[in-house]
Amino acid sequence: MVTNTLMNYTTGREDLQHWLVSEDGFRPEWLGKGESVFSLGNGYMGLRSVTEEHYANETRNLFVAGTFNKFAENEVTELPNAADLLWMEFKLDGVRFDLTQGNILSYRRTLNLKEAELVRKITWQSPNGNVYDLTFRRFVSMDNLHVIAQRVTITPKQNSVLSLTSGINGQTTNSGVQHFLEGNKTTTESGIDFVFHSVHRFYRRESMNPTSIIKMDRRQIFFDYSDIEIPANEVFTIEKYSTVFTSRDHEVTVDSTEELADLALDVTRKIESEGYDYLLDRHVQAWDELVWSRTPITIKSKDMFDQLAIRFAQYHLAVMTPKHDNRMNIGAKGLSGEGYKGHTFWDTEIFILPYYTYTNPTIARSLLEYRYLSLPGAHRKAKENGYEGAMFPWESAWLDDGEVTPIWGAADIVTGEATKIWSGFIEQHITSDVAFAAWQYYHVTGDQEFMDNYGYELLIDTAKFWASRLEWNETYDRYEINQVVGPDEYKEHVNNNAFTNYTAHWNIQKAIEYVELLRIEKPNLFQQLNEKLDLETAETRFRHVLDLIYLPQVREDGVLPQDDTYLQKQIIDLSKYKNQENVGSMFYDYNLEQVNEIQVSKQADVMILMYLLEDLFSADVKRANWEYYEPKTLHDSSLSLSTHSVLASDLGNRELAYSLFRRASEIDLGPNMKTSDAGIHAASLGGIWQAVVNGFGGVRMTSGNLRISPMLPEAWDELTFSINWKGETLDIYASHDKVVLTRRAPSTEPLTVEIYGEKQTITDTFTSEVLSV
Ligand code: IFM
Repeated sequence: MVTNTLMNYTTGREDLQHWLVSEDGFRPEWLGKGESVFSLGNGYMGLRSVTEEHYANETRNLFVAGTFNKFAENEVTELPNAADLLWMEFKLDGVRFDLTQGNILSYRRTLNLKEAELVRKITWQSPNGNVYDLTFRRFVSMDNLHVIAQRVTITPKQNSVLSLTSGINGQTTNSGVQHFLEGNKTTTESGIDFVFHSVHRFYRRESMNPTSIIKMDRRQIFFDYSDIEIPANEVFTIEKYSTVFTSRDHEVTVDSTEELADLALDVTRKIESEGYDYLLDRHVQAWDELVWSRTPITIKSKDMFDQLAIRFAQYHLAVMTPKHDNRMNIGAKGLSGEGYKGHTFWDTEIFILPYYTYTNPTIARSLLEYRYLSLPGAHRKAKENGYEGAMFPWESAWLDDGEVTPIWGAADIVTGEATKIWSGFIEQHITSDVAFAAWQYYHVTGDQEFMDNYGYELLIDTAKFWASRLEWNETYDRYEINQVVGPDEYKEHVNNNAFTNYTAHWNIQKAIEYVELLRIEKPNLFQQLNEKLDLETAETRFRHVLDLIYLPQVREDGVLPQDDTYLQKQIIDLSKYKNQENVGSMFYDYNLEQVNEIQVSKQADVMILMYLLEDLFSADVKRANWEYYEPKTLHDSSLSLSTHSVLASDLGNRELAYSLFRRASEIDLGPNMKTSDAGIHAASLGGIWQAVVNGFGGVRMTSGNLRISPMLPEAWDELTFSINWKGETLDIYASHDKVVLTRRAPSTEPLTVEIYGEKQTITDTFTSEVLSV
């Protein structure tokens, strides 16, 4: 691990204690970390936190959710890197402001999570000996999703002359791929118009009046301001207000790009007149309403990094989630980097969605509606593969795209050739993951309207896929699912991956229950869905296959085989890779084909099955599988540690759960300065919330019922959080000896909750002693 870190987690004081993440130094080779972990956004757009001035190793990214484009037929669709609006270059007394030159006398860059504002404060000594204080502030408004605001102040210690260049740079690319046509900023294939505006505002004494000239270059428009004379110790302030609109914006109804540009210009003028402080106030208020007052989590502990870590996770989840538009979903790197091209994976349903389901159902529903709306793509994928029903793509972008996983990946260390990515072809559990998430959402929220309009259909259509996907094995008289990749992507082309078979079986079982329920309780809806999905025929098939689906069985020693061959593969000493500093180190010694033949896992596979379908497995079985698989799991995927933390909590091993939670928290926030270069790890952040609430908080929905059995790690004194349960808010307080559950709005309808194994009926508040699980 890179131990010589720049990160500082203890700069917050008083009201801002445990709200600030700081970087205490500037190192050009570590730019990627700050760009990702300090990234700003509002779900509509995400802005990588590059500096105003350019550096050689930077990655300047602005992404607008859902604006996918495909550069050429043989390329995959990706979120295009929009224009650079942050760009500003300064010349101070004739010398370019550049932190790699001269001396940095003081430096701190801080992300204030509460206010979602990034502040960089520097005292810089130019190579000519002159000294300047500079402060750079910016935010991406949560109040008006189209707005980016910047404020820069410069205070020279001597009489100085400043010149600056600032404008809009459309030369940005995705690693060399230019997604926009020259002239109008329209994406080359998807035809989305982008409109960018920036306006500058100066605060200075009359005598500091700049001369300005507007300039245009290829894909650039900017102002050169010069001859700004600043007396010693006087403050010169420049503010830059930028707006981003696209023809995909839901709420904007215009007929032409020109009209969109006019509308955007009006908004830009308005925000410029309102000013930075006013806009910031509104933005802070929006953050408070949307996130901090709505979903507070308090951890009292000896090491307050943990409090910061959960807030950091909530911050980024809000930054990356396109809550404004159900035609969009969350990318595996959020909107913070080019990694995974903005595509949506099972990361949303299994790792992120529970956060929203339990705390902000409206957002959870919008994300599930995205899957419903993308049924045409899922049908297309099924058809192309010779199946029926909805076969969701492993990676997803536009609603009707179907599969968008790239086909070729990293170089094979043995052959030197590109490795084929099989996930898009055969990692199929995504389909039952979507079904599971819809079912979980329904039972936690009680949102019957969702079920009627989307949920039943999703669950039945996905089951139709599985029923058609099964393969009959003559020898064993059973249905199998062969040639797949399970969650453990280090095992390709396996037969009967336990996770895939069990969740497919579960999916079909739920579909049978729902068809039956619809027939009896909702005949009109049954009729409607029957016309769409041919329920009668589907049900016959479901009932026929259900008990014939092969479910790998737990062995005598308690171990559930991950697939047909895993347990027969070679066992090698993995300690070198278990103790690795950076993930994926095994690929310096073996290629994927060789890894396939070794008992080694990338991430939770059997273990995540035992988390999702927990009722099917006893505590002893879970323990036996933990003991078998965890030592063989490298946690090379960021999705792995948090799942293991929740399971360690379930198994009553609080200290192990805590150390895994810490490791998960440190994937982005920790001292390793290279882990986040391609963007922050979206699923891991959702997983951190689950480790806290589902793990230490012991919250679980099983068979439609609520269970809460908190079990805090030694390092924590108290944990408080709130969840939504069937439309009401429950506040939960837990310490080492007491749990208090309060219904925020007491109701005459008693609420039943299982607390430490006992069913309790609660009217307003319930207090329990902590029991060991
Ligand atoms: O979805 C994950 C997968 O499980 C492991 N590789 C990275 C993907 C995106 O996060």
